[in-house]
Amino acid sequence: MKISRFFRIVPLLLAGLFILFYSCEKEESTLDKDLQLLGSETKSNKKNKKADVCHNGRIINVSINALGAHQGHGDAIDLDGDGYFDIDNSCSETDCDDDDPNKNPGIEGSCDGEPGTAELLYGTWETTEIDINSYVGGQTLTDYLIEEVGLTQEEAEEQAELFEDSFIPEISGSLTINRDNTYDSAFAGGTDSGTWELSADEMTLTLFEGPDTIVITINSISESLWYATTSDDFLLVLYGVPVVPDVNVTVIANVVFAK
Ligand SMILES: [Ca+2]
Ligand SMILES: [Ca+2]
Repeated sequence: MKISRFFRIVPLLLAGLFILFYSCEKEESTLDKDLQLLGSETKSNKKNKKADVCHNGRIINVSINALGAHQGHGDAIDLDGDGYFDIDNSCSETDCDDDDPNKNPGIEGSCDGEPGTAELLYGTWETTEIDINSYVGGQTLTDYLIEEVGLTQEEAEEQAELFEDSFIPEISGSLTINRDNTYDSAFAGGTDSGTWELSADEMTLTLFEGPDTIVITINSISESLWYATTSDDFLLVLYGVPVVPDVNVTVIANVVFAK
């Protein structure tokens, strides 16, 4: 992945050494594209004052004025237009809430009183805490700068902190997840928009902006707080020359969003 506007390449003056970190390619994620599109049918149904009825195993669209008669002889109806009928029937599973198209057996978690991850993601999130850590292999960047570059503990800590802190403004701001599978972000590093996908296990959100992708792990999410992690690798360059063999610096950002 390219980190795009989440992480911008940052030059770092390091104790007389000029170190540049370049984004390097990683394999693209292959994520489930199954996502829910909600609500549009409902609106048109209400406007036209018609609703679907499951009549002898067949779906018919009738005026809402005729619903009472159909219900009278045991037909199931779909008043919220989500494709799920209100009582036990042969056309669909039973709708748990026929007044709300966002609640039915097809939307995971929507019928047990707990909103699903996608439902929780919708809306505008503001970053409230950002913690950046960087690693070279199994070492922290600080340890690497001490052991491999020869800086003192104090110098290494200072430079690693400068490097890590440089990412914070880039990912401070807001991220809006829209129901039509688009997103808008407004970070200090720039505004952005594109599309999003949620993995089948609902633990990974991927943002697509043209050819760029940003993969965000959803550690936990509630109505008001979202704990997210994103990371990217950069190639270490010393004196303007890539270190040979390649040295990858992995930057991991733990972000708390609030809504
Ligand atoms: Ca329904
Ligand atoms: Ca429903």
